Amino acid sequence: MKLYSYWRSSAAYRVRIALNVKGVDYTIIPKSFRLEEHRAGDYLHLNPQGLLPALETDDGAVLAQSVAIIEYLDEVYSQPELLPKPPLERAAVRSMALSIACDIHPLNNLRVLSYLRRRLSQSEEAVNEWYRHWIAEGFVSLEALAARSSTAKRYCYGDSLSMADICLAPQMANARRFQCDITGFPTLRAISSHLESLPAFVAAHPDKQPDAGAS
Ligand SMILES: N[C@@H](CCC(=O)N[C@@H](CS)C(=O)NCC(=O)O)C(=O)O
Repeated sequence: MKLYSYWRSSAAYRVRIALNVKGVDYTIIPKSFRLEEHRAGDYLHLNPQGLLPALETDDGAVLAQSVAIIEYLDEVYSQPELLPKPPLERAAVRSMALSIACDIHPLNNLRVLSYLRRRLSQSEEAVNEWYRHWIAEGFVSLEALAARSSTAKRYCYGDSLSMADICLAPQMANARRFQCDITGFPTLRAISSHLESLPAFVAAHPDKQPDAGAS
């Protein structure tokens, strides 16, 4: 498989974790944000949304949207399962994952930050304040959910890895990168530090990517 990725893309980071967890062989095709490669040429043809990541299967099918890609991988490679089978548990995991993927991440995406800076003439300080605000707001509710549903503070739901964890680790990395105050989220911090020790997460880390350091 081929993963169109950018080292700092947290949505690509999610998919890298899922591919590693499932033990799938894949090649990273880096796309540069600075060069706007995600919005141009061949890549735009593959993924008309012009966002990263996209996964190209060995049959040449192209999938976009990290959560859809992770669910696809979970259906094709059944172990370890990233969504529990019982419908209520499955919905609970999806709900935690989507609270990140739909309610935090899109507000802090590059194109949103660029719009604030360029179109709305906001200062770097205001943009950082925006970024931290939406992480804090999302993490307050996620902390409450995780405190209830994590049994050993190693994973978001119960005591096994799920799609919620795959979404949490990259979002926590972003929170640290933008110096958000995360002291009020002890459960999320404990879970993240456990996740960060797992080989699949270590290998997916932005600093370990072939394009690490590229702008
Ligand atoms: N909902 C999409 C979001 C994809 C997305 O926004 N990717 C970001 C990187 S994390 C991106 O390509 N941003 C480019 C831009 O904002 O111009 C997913 O989960 O895959």
